[in-house]
Amino acid sequence: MFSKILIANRGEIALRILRACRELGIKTVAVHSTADADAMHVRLADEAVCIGPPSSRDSYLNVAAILSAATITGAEAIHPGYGFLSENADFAETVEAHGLVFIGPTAEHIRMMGDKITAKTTMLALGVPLVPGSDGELANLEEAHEVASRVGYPVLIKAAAGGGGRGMKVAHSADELSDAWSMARTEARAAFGNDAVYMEKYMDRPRHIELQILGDNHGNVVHFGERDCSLQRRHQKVLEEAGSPAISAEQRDGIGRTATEALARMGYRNAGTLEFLYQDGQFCFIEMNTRLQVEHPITEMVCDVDLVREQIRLAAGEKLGYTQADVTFSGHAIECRINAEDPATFAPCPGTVAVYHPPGGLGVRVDSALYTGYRVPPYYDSMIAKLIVHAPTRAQAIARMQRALDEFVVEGIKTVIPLHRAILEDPGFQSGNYTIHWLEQFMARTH
Ligand code: MV4
Repeated sequence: MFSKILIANRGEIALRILRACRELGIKTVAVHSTADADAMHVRLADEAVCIGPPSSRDSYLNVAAILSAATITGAEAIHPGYGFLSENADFAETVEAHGLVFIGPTAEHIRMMGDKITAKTTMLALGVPLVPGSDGELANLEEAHEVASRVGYPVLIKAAAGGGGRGMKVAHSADELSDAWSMARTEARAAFGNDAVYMEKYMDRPRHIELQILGDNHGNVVHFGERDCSLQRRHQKVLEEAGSPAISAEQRDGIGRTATEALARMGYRNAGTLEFLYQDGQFCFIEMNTRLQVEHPITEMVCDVDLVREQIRLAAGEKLGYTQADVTFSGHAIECRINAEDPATFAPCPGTVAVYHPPGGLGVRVDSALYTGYRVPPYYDSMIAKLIVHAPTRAQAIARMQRALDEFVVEGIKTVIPLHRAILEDPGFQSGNYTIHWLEQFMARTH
């Protein structure tokens, strides 16, 4: 096991990783920008190193400064958290080249899944179901027309280097295809420096369901069930649930077996998440995330597992030590992402937290690096807390979340807490019968 880990992140996830390290008896090194000198992760770490000015590009994305910090402090491994360098294959490779351990998958697997075409071709070959579409990259507009007539309109053109909704264009009919084709390629080239695109049939009312998996360095892979992340606004997740209100235990077992067999054959290591669109009883793989995700706590609550502890153990070469049959699911968990934003316009609202009083009680968890008097800097993501509840049933989890939101006091800055209250009391949400379009329609209706 490692004796010292550098945490290459900030905010609540840096704290989350720090806590797992403490429980494992591992010393921690925080890195921070000049804007984060007063941050909670800096205060709680055993050591802290300033790695640059406020701009992420010069600090949390500054590979040379982070590696220097690891070297001078004698850290043996680096946990990247989510965002920043977490899915940067070159970073993972450089970390390992310096004789340190990257707490995550291999650089090869990160690179493979970063290219959405390679990710899909790989999963198809391993028996994972996909959305109908092109067989890899589209060579030209003629091929785009052929594939679209085969799968049927509407279709989506997606960038190979995209993901998370960036660089997608829809064509509802053949006469829209030429524009969608050139716009998708132009945007992909400008945004990613790679104009490779592929095509999928457009699914009109799917749910976004993702499967959490862990693999060790010895060929063992298990899954921890699904999260329903359908409630999104402009490709930003707002509220997540585990399990999905749409998925039965049999469906979970089925897609879980397919996915774990595929990833075991790939030799996948550490944490990963497979993203599916789910519609009419079918799972269709779209992307894989090769990192710990923001919403991992809801899986931790229903499976009673510490995913960050597992990531560290596995990166140190330990075996999983349990099989799929040992993974059990209990109750229901919900996470609300609390952002420092105007709840009506979603404009970021950085500023000083005048009063901070997080909720508590049975089944309530708050992952946050906030404190009274903290100044939320304007340079980074606006998420300031994750409110997570766990209860025996979905109805009880909803009631618990409503109670916890009522207790939550954040004064001095605007937050999206009022939006979460409105979602939770809506009969459409309570029914559990929603798709990826539900939230935007709800906001058009109520705001
Ligand atoms: C799709 C789709 C419909 N059909 N693919 C957006 C983010 C990226 N991860 C994939 N996305 C979508 N891909 C096909 N073939 C609709 C979306 C989509 C979406 C997906 C998940 C959650 C919210 C979404 C909002 C709009 C579009």
